[in-house]
Amino acid sequence: MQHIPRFLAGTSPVTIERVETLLLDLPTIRPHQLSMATMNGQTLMLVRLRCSDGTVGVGEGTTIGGLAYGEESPEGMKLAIDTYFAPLLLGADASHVPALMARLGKAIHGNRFAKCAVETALFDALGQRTGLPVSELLGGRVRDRLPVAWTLASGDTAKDIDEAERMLAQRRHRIFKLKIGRRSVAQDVAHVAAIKKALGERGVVRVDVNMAWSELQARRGLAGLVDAGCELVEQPVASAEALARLKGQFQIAVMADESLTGPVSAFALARVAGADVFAVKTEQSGGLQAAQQVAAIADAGGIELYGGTMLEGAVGTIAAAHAFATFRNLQWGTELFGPLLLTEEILAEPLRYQDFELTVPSGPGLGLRLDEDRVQFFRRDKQQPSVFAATVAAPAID
Ligand code: MUC
Ligand code: MG
Repeated sequence: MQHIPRFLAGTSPVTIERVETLLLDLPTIRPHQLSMATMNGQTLMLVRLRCSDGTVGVGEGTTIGGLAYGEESPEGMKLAIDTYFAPLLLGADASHVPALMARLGKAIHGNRFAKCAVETALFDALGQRTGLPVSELLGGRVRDRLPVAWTLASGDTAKDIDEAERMLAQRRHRIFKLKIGRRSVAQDVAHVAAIKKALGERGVVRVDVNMAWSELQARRGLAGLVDAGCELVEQPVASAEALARLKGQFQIAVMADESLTGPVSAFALARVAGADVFAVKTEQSGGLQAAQQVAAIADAGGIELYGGTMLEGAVGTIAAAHAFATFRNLQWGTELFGPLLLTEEILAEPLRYQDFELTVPSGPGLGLRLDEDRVQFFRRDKQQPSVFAATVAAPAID
């Protein structure tokens, strides 16, 4: 007979006993300028789930510039988890993650970022329970290290060149993503050309317009970017239809980011061959498994893959790293540099970025340990953490 571990098959399931959410405010190493916001700091929403076997799983929800980028904010995620997720989580079986996420999905519309944080915490706890890394729980990793791009977004061409030179000298990054879309198309193209000229063959240059261009501007922009030596443009326009029309018109890869909000949008885009590359983001996809589904759709549609970031801190970054480590194809590497944009470490042991790559931890769960003193120090509300403890069994959702 097939052996099923007791915690999965037994009569007394491991249940969730406590849900804790907290907001951490951490400064960035410099102002980070995107077309829609300038970030001077990052807010991480951490969720911790304590289970009846003593395991504690952690997950993270992060956005860019509060509500400037998407519909969820760290504060909103905390509120949603405290108010709507926690009552459904408390007392629930912690070990059947897809089943529990499906139940949450039925009861809670949208809230993809918050769902990703909760799913991450569930997988982290399950990994500790089983001794397996999250990547193995997700089906098994095909790589242990991920190439990591760096985003140049100081707003100043000379500063960006200096920063890129430092990254090359430290062998930390050799792929550079430039944030453009704030200035005129001509100014942006000149900025990109100057950086590519300074780096030459030592550095790869890509750009992210974050939807700032009209289709007409994009046609001019893409032509200029090709001449500047830029190899990829990320989400130059807002509409998925315009993105599809731009694809293939110029000798530059067109990547979808904001147009991808999970498997349904990925399928719609893949059906019309609407992008050369998908920037898969775990939070934007609605979770680690949803990100894997987006990747599978890309593979099926002959679309190449890139592991994107919402500038998550260490927890969200490593959760994404576990998911991306399972992707069969990852032709364009990743941009999992979020923790490096922050001045403060919240882990007991820092992540390993070396030789242009991030090592995916191999310990149980996420393979991370938070430095609790530092977590408490950076907590926005030091007096009153939101903690919900199980007093009764979870209500039936069906
Ligand atoms: C985005 O739009 O891709 C990724 C890197 C960065 O600086 O911002 C993010 C968001
Ligand atoms: Mg982007």
